[in-house]
Amino acid sequence: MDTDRKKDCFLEEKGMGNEGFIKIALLIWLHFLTGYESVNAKAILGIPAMEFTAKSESEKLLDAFLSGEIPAVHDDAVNVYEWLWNEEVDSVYSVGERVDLDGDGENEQVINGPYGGRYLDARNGKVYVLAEGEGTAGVLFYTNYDNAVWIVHSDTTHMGRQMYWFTRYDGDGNIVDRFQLSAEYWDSPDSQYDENSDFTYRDEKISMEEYEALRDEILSGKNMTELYGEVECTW
Ligand SMILES: [Ca+2]
Ligand SMILES: [Ca+2]
Repeated sequence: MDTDRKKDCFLEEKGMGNEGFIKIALLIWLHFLTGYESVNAKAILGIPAMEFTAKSESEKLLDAFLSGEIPAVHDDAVNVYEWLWNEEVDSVYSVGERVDLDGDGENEQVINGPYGGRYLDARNGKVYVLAEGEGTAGVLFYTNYDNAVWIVHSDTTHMGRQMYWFTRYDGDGNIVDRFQLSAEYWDSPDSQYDENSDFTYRDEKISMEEYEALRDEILSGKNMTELYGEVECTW
């Protein structure tokens, strides 16, 4: 091995070749440019994780929930209760990804579990359950559509219907927009899905062609088998 190659290898091992310095300079520049409280170097440039600044308040609250220090609050008016994370008791749940589900620039916490699990939002010093899977008639997932993240509840494994309810939240837990997209064919012989089914989008009747185009566009990239497990979907 000649001297230059040895030098290159040494720099590679240390991760500090010219490329490394350029990446770090770029990260510092990105940090000032974006004003992000935390820049995850690994996510951006594929170099070892480097936390440049402290975690945001909401990240700390989510961490506190996951370590069992604080509860998550269900704050829907009908069903107010608190849920303390406990891996033994809540063995059906597991920690999922952190992703911005309400468009406020901060990540929410996905908890994987039955019927799509639960989504947690940290705000105003507390952790709230933003959404949860409600059963086979309300399976939870989210999708990116029209430059926003939509939280979806779906009912597609029963006879006679394919139902989707889409909800978009703001950073305060308020609903910004909500709509239904569905096909219903309860009354047809053998619950047959066809062009005579009732297709609805935002309370308007639409055609089967329009329904399928919207469904495919809004749910583009979603793996329905992954969402519903082994249950056969009706489409
Ligand atoms: Ca967010
Ligand atoms: Ca939030």
